[in-house]
Amino acid sequence: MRIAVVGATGMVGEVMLQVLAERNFPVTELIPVASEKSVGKQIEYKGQQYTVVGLQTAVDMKADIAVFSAGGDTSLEWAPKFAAAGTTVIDNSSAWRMDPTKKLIVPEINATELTKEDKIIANPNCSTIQMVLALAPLHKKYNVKRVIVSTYQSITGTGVKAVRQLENEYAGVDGEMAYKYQIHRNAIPQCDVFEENGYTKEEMKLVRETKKILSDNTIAVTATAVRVPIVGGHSEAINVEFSNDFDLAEVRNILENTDGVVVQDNIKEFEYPMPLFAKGKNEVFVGRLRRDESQPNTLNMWVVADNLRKGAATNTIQIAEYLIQAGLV
Ligand code: 11C
Repeated sequence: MRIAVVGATGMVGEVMLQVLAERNFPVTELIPVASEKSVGKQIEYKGQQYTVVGLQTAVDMKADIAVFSAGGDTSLEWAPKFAAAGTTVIDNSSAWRMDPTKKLIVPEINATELTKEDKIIANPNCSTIQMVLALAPLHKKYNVKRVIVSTYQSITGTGVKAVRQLENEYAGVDGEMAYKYQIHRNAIPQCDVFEENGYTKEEMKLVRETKKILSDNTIAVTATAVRVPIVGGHSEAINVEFSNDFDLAEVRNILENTDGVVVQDNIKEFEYPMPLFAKGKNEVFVGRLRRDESQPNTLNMWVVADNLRKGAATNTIQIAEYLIQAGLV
């Protein structure tokens, strides 16, 4: 496969390159792509140096697949140009996710929806991916009615500027701010911008994308997304009400047998998911499974994943792997 990595010098782009190498993705030609200011830079892949090229050069190279993590505006402008040149684009930004003509894919859940005609494929938001991976098998069995989710999101979701802000605040030095407020020793109840309804865009991604991925507009979702001074992954407290009653041991069993999910739930040994352990891993970790005793048919769980991996790079590369395996590229 000739693969272009658009946004190769960014945080997610770097992890994409790592994931491609780790999974021995069948790369015959790697095309690292970035904005004009990074053109000519060298990046390393499997011990070899590659020169970063610009977007138009990459379009003209007609790669088989382009994985994008370069922001919504770049995707809106350039994904159609790559697609017109015959390249299948898998886009990690929010640009195409809710476009009814584009598919929003978590491979373990809905990759089989993909066809050869899908030339721009959307990768969901990080906080949505980890939540739906845990919800999907439970939805099949018990039918999800309503989800209340509170997130504790890693600063790496904001990007390198936020990581620098936290490092500067640790060190007690002034520097550029990614957030309006100090993040060190703080929790900021705002991820992304506010929408008209008073929710943040991140909160509404959890609402809208969940319905689309699970192909069920009846699922009610309400979210509060909070930025915390953490690297390594996003954590989510998820309260889920089902139409049907469940058996807790069966819930555990279903999750233990779900591809991409690891159950870490042994309170006697103080075992539960944490970003400290999820960092650098491709799985979604689920724990603190317990019945909500305040109302029937309702489960509480705690779900953690590395937002740069399963929340972004890994999911994107898994989509690419599916395209190859299904003969769609
Ligand atoms: C965050 N979820 O952690 C975001 C980062 O829509 O792809 C990714 C933003 C997006 O703030």
